[in-house]
Amino acid sequence: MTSVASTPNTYGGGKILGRPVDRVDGPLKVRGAATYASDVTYPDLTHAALVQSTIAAGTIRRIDAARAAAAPGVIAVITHENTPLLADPPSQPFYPSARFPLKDDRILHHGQHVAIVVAESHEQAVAAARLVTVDYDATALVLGIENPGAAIVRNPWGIEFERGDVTTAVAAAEVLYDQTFRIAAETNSPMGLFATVARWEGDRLVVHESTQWPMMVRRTLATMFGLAEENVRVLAPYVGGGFGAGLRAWPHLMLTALAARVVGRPVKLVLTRPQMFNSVGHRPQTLQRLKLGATRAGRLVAIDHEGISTRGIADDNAEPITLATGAAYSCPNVATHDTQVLLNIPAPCAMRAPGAAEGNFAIESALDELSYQLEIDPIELRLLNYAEVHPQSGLPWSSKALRECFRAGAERFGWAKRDPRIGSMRSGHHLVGYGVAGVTYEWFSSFCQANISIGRDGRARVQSAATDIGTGTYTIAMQVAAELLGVDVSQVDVAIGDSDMPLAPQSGGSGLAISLSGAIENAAANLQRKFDELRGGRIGESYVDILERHGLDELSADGEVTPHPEQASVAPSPAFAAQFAEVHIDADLGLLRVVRIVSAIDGGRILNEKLARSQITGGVVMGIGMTLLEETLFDATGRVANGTFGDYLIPVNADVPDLDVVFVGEPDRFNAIGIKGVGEIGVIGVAAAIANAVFHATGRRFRSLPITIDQLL
Ligand code: MCN
Ligand code: MOS
Repeated sequence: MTSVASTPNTYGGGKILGRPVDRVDGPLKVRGAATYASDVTYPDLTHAALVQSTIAAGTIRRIDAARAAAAPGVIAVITHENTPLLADPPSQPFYPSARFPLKDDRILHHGQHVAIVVAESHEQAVAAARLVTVDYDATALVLGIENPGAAIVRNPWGIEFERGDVTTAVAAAEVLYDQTFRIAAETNSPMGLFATVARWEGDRLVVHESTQWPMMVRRTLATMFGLAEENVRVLAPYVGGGFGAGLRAWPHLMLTALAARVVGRPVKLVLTRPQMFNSVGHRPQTLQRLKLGATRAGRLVAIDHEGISTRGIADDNAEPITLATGAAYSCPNVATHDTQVLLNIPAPCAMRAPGAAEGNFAIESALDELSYQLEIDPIELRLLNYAEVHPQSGLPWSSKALRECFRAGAERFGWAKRDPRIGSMRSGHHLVGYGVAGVTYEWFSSFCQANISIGRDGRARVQSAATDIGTGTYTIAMQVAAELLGVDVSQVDVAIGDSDMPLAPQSGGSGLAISLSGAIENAAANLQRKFDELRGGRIGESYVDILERHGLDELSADGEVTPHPEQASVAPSPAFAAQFAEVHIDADLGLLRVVRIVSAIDGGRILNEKLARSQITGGVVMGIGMTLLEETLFDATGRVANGTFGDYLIPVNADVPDLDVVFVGEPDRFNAIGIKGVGEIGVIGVAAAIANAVFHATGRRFRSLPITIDQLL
């Protein structure tokens, strides 16, 4: 179902890059031989369980741990009354950090950890945790995104901006659009339960962690425990998914590391599924007000986009809803506004395409509404407003094939068969709807390092502190190194997921593939240079020959990359997509089926066609969840009311239709290999494409997600 239409590689004629190589870690995972944090064990391992607050706001009046401490097998019960105090974690924009939950007697959300119990066995820890009794002084809790009593933070992380004069342009516009969009909170829900195993070796702390970012965990723990960063080692060779939840150092990690120090033995904590709902983040609930001004001919003259999202009290996460708004379309007057509403809820976090997925739903739904009002084909309307250059800087894009995304996607989808009249298409007694959305996604890359060595056995070894959270990092690192060193993929070993290795950024912001590939490219070039020096002009010598002649066991080189150096002439390009949805709606029952989704993606050079396709289809599945099923509900007490997989609906096989993916475009000019990120983009346009298809089928416009059957009836 997938075709790759990109230009030939600049490296090695494309022998290895782009090829659909199977995941190298696949057999290990299938055999159960990949060691996730929850699989790690030590001979003297102890087990921990958490005690969580049953109120959402107030203080602890009294906490009684005596019965728990006396229970069989219990080694320690740590509460705010007996905890050693830790320093505050570091925090910076886009890298929020969680609060140490035992800092004082304050309760800020339901489910806040109030104690950690350590015992000889898991069962003993869980049983003893139930014996801890807590009396609270509850205060009025603040819930609800529209609660006028809630404190707010304006323009977090400085993402508000204005170009042109929006107020004047809106007032003068021939056509004005003004609507509100609402999206429910959602929970990331990786399959792997997050786990921490912490062990102290004297003053050195070793942590096995479910994380997307070992270096961030290392920095957080080093700061909190007052250690040099080199004295913290974070291991995450395999991670059972994260979808953004693994981008923060969560309270349970801090408590487990602390507990290991208190008991002087290794401690393991594995979160329960309900704890995955209240302890490791969620996509915040959002509200958006969007005004568009346009000419009758369909040219956008003004965009005024306000994003409001929920945030925990004393937390510093922020959802960048309007981040992509200024660059998506050519429009002279754009203003964005961002507000965070502080509530007694567990800290939200990034969830696949944070902010972008929500913002896109509003903009792409609005364009669809305009297309009907102005009687312009939805694709045509988008092309009328195509941003040929970066709308803010006026610089040419480093690559942009969004037009080709629309063309190729429309062709595969059969957009030409669409009858634009609402409710005009039928299949049996089902109403049929076609919808489309455009996507501009500003993926994010960072400084990265890698090391490559080649030994006498002829094997190349790549090392970096990066993670593979199911994305395929092991495999693409192997491919990039093999391509650049001119060896077969079977000759390359990749070791990642260890903070003692060369520094790597997060698997996040769809930026690891580009960051790590750049570092590997640089390391490979440095290594080749070393071999060239030793080769001394001889022809036809292999790496092994050279090592043997010089009596060396191996040769190794470091490499690093800053993927987005300042460049005055080109705007680093986002990834682009056009996504198409067909829905069938039972005219009597309101039952909605997504029948197929076509995603045409410009991800620059695709490193591995099989893995990249899997990234897109995974994203689309999450998009279907966001649109039709997922909703994290907080009840009146601030408790997550549906925090189990029985109650929280995510798409299952029967909800997922035929997913077609096509890659278009060419290698991006901004980096040598030409990659753009694809890890998140698949999710982004799905909600608008489906909602637009629902409108086409029924004439009913949904500006609130999820769209559930009761609303469709
Ligand atoms: N890739 C490619 N060609 C490119 C770019 C990427 O073939 N031009 C493929 C590679 O296999 C690469 C993968 O796509 O490993 C993702 O690359 P990239 O877009 O750089 O994204 P990251 O490596 O930074 O991964 C994080 C991204 C994000 S932000 C979320 S959220 C997410 C996602 O990836 N969470 C995931 N995909 C996920 N997939 C799984 N299975 N589990 C998660 O938790
Ligand atoms: Mo992705 S939400 O940036 O891990």
